[in-house]
Amino acid sequence: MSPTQSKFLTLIFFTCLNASVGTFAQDAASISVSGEVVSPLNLKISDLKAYRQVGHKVKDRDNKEHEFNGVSLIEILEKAGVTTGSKLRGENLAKYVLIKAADGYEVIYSLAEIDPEFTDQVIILATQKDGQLLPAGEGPFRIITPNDKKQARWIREVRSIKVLFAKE
Ligand SMILES: Nc1nc2c(c(=O)[nH]1)N[C@H]1C(S)=C(S)[C@@H](COP(=O)(O)O)O[C@H]1N2
Ligand SMILES: [Mo]
Repeated sequence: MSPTQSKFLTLIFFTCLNASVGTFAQDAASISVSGEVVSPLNLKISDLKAYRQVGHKVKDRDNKEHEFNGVSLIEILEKAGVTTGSKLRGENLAKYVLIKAADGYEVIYSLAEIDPEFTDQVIILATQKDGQLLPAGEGPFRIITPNDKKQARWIREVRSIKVLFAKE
């Protein structure tokens, strides 16, 4: 084997290694769903395959259209047993969802902002952008809220989703 060939093979080897370690890291990451839920969840990307897949084409802060794919936040809350749909009335309207990221960033949504009986907007827990897994620093999970004119609640690197009660 010539030195050029062996350099080439080494390059291929490390490229493949890097890709598989990257995929492994993506699948090791998980998000927790806890708080005012019947069944707390701990979800990895592979677990989301059992959920209905949703997508949105939206402009990101780079002012370009991107297609985000993932699952709807409401479906995750429903699987965890949150008071959505017909149960979202009375004091349950004082519940909200606190979403935390790896960098400590936190945002909230009230349950009524997420529930399809209150809004047509589908908030996505995205795992893909333009057909690729979300890159480090953005994923593996990111919230996309199409109707928010500012992207400030489009929280990147989501680690946990907690349902809380604001009632006094
Ligand atoms: N985890 C995390 N997500 C975040 C932020 C942050 O600091 N940390 N900033 C928010 C704000 S203020 C904006 S405007 C958008 C910007 O996202 P972008 O710069 O990646 O397009 O991300 C939002 N999501
Ligand atoms: Mo921002």
